[in-house]
Amino acid sequence: MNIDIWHGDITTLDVDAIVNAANESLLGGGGVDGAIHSAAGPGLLAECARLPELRPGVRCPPGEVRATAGHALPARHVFHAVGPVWHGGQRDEAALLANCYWQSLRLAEQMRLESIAFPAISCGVYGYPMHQAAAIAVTETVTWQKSHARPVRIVLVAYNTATFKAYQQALAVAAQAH
Ligand code: AR6
Repeated sequence: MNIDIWHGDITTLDVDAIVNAANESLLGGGGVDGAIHSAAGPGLLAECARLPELRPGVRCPPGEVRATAGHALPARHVFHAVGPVWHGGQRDEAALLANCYWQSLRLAEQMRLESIAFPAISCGVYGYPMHQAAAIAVTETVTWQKSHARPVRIVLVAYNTATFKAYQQALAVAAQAH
């Protein structure tokens, strides 16, 4: 299915695009967002700040994605996706998280990219339960690969062992279902 699980730091990957788990301001933060901004250098923050605000402090609402260059990163582009904050599952969190993956893949297709790497969006500070998020990441990426003729290499990046195992399990479930 051309979906890989990789254990490590997403900022080191030489791919066409890495996805950032950003917040609505797109002005940086902790976690993978902080790691991406420090590895990319100040040009990334400057480019993010130039993106239009939809309303004060909001450059990208949850479920949507904005693209910038990769600056000092090995990756050519950064796709800033804003995942949902987990509130227990009754506030459309699953659909918003699925949109982060789907919109990123659409953007990759529009930009004719060949490889894209995702962190576990929303699974850190935003508190999304890892196994549920892994099922969504795998469902969206597998569905994308099956419904699009043009191949894209998708890497699901696990920063820790628990995330790696959750992706392995979700991919095994998806393989059984097909
Ligand atoms: N490479 C890959 N994955 C990483 C890395 C890395 N270098 N560093 C952390 N992770 P989080 P969120 C994993 O909290 O939950 C920021 O402040 C981490 O283990 O980065 O979407 C933003 O500005 C976890 O599995 O993102 C927002 O305010 C996953 O990345 C907020 O956090 C996501 O954890 C977004 O929260």
